[in-house]
Order: sequence, then C-alpha cells, then structure tokens
Amino acid sequence: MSSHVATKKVFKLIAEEAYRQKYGLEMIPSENYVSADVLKALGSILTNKYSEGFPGRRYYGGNEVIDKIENYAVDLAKKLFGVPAAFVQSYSGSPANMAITMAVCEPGDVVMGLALSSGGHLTHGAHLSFSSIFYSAVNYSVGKDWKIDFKELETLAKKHKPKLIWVGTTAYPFKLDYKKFRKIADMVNATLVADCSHITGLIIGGVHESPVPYVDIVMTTTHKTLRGPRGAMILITERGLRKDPEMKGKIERAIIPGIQGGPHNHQTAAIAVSLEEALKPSFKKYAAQIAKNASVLAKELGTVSETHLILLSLTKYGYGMGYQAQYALEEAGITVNKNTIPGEPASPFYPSGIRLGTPALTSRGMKGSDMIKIAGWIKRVLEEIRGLDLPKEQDKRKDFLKEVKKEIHKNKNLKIIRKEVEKFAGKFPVPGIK
Ligand code: DSN
Repeated sequence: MSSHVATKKVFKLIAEEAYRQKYGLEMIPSENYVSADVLKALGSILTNKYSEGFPGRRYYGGNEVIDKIENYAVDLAKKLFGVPAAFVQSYSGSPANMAITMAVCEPGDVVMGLALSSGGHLTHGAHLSFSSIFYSAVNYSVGKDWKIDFKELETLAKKHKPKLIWVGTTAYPFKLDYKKFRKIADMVNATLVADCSHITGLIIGGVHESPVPYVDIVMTTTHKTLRGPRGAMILITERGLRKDPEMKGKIERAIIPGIQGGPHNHQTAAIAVSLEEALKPSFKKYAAQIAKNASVLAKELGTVSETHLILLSLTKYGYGMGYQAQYALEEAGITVNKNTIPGEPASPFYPSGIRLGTPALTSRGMKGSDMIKIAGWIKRVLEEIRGLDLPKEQDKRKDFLKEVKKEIHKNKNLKIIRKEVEKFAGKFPVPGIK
C-alpha cells in the first residue's frame, strides 16, 4: 500500500470518528472535548524533538525552546494548584502513578488504595497492576451506602502500616473527605497521595475542596474534567516537601530514567494551553455546570451525584445488565461504560451497572434542560433491555451476549431513539469538528 493510500485511509477513519463524536452523546465521565487551541498545540511540530531530562538539564542539544515551553507549563501548574513543585512529563495517569509509587516506596512496601470494585483505580493496588505485582497492595472499600468505609480504612492502615495511601476514585459519585484521610495517614506516618484525575476540573472550579492542604503529593491526568490533552501532572505540596525534602529529586528520577524516555513535547505544550484555559473565569462556570448537569441527570435517573459522574445500578432492569445497557445505549448513539456496582451481585466481568457523566456534554454547552431530555432517552433505551438478563451459568454468558448484541442491533425502537439523539446532538458544536 502506498503511503498516500494509507494516509487517505487514516483521515477517512478520523472523519468517521468525528461524525460519531459530533452526532452522539459522549457520556464516559473520564472523557472530554478539548479546545481548538489544545488540538493545534497537540498537532504541532513539537512532536519532532527529543528532550530527555528536565529544563536546563537535557541529554540532547536544541532544547532551548522546549525548555521555555516546559517551564511555562510547570509555572502554570504551580499557580493553578498553589503548589511549590510540578512535573508535566508523565505520558498519562498510570505512568505518573507508577513514578509516584517508585519515588515514595521501595519494592515490596505496602501501598493502600480504594478497591477497583469500589470505584478505585488499577494503579492504586489492583490485582495484575504493577502496584500489586511489585508492591504489597492492601485495598479498602466502600460500605453499603456506597461511601468510603473509614472505619475499615483505619483498621487496615493500623494493621498493615502502608508507606503510601492513595485517595482517588474513578467511579465514585460523592465528595471526598481529605481531612479524614490525612488523620489516618498521620496515624501510621504514610505518605498521602491524591489522584484527583476525575475531579480536577471540579477542584479548579471550586465545586470540590482541593486536596492540596491535606496531602503530600497530587496526581492528575490532564484529559478528563481539566479538558486538556491526554497526559498527567505530578504536584508536590508544601506539606509533602516538609515531609520529604528530597521528594523533588525522587520524582524526577522516577520519571526519567526510572520509567520514561523523552517527554512528548507537543503534549506538554497542549497541557500549557489547557492550563491557561483553566485559569480563566469561564472555566469556573464550566466546572459548576458539569456538577449541576450531573446532579439533574442523576435525579432524573433516580440516583444522586455530588460530582461529574453517575454510577447507575441496573438491578431493577434485571440480572447483570451492564453489558446489555452499554450495547443498547451505544446503538442509540449514547456512549457510556458498563461498570461494577458496590457489592456487585453479578460478576466483575459482566457487571450490574453503568457509569456515565457530564464533562463532555457540558463542554458542548448542554444545560439542565438538556439533561432531562437525555435522561428520557436513557430510560427508554433501558426499557428495551428488560428481560435480557445475564445467564446465571458462567459458560453460557459469552454466547448469550453475542446473541444479545445482534438482537439489540436489530431493535427498531433503538434506531428511532438514535435518530432523535443525532438530531439533538448535531446542534451542539464540537471544537475541531465542522
Ligand atoms: N480509564 C480511566 C477512567 O475511565 O476512569 C481511569 O484511568
């Protein structure tokens, strides 16, 4: 295949994806639409340069301009979060969390984080992640009310004496009480690290409390509610530097040579652009609207949200309905992800819930009245999967879901909903898409 044909093929596929992003409702709560300026920086010639090391201390020449860009991004990050040290080179959240763990712990040390099944993250000590392969992972969980069980957390901390405690979530619809985490971390002299990737936009917007006064280190991805490019930042707080004055060097060494090679300079520049945008007063309005929209949507769906996301149990529609709901909603032009619910009654692989959120829809300018319409479509879609319960016999599940997928694809009501969704979504602009 000539490169010309290959290129044509790629751009045709990008156009196809652009259509999906514009005419669908993107409701995965960790996704967003970046601005045209962020896209411009990401697609720039900065991708051509190798820059291992840090500003003023690079392995290769020709980094005079790259140094200025990285220093600018670091300064903006420090200003936005009110921290004395920031690092912007991590490729994404997982490598950033790996760097933090390497900086704080020796292999085999105990790390504690919220269990994946309770809405935690893979890198906070989940089975099969580096965080439980190379470290001794202990997980705390949520209680029957779906909120973090601080009693269990304290008991586990006292028993296992973790070196590092993560406070961070990926599927948790409530605000976090950093003060309580700090108290427990202090009881066992643990380093407390906030992974606020999901809620950073809400923190910047003043909708959620900042973890900075309470924790030693903060990690955030830059592509979720912050609305920047894919990437991550590591921030050390005043408190963190007091706890370990060597922490800056430890983080740097963990990033390179510990994990990474050359930073993605186009990504660094795009992070800087998104931080400039997040410093504007309009970002505060955006953050407040994300939470308002989530709260309206949650109420319409019969649940609550204090954040940007909704964790919806589908047990009233049947047994193990997460997959079926994800398929059916996708067929109707609404993108969400299947998710376990606390105390999962079905299986982690075939879960009973969905996770959905409002950051991307809010970026398109949607408001509360739009959420009411969207909740209406979601409820109509969910009615279409009633009766499609997951088989209790594990060996029948794969084939069952294959059949269900075909059935959902043929469903006429879902096609009608999709037309309505496309007509509605198409009216809301998406930066970078005509
Ligand atoms: N995959 C991200 C999410 O969707 O929450 C977390 O890394």
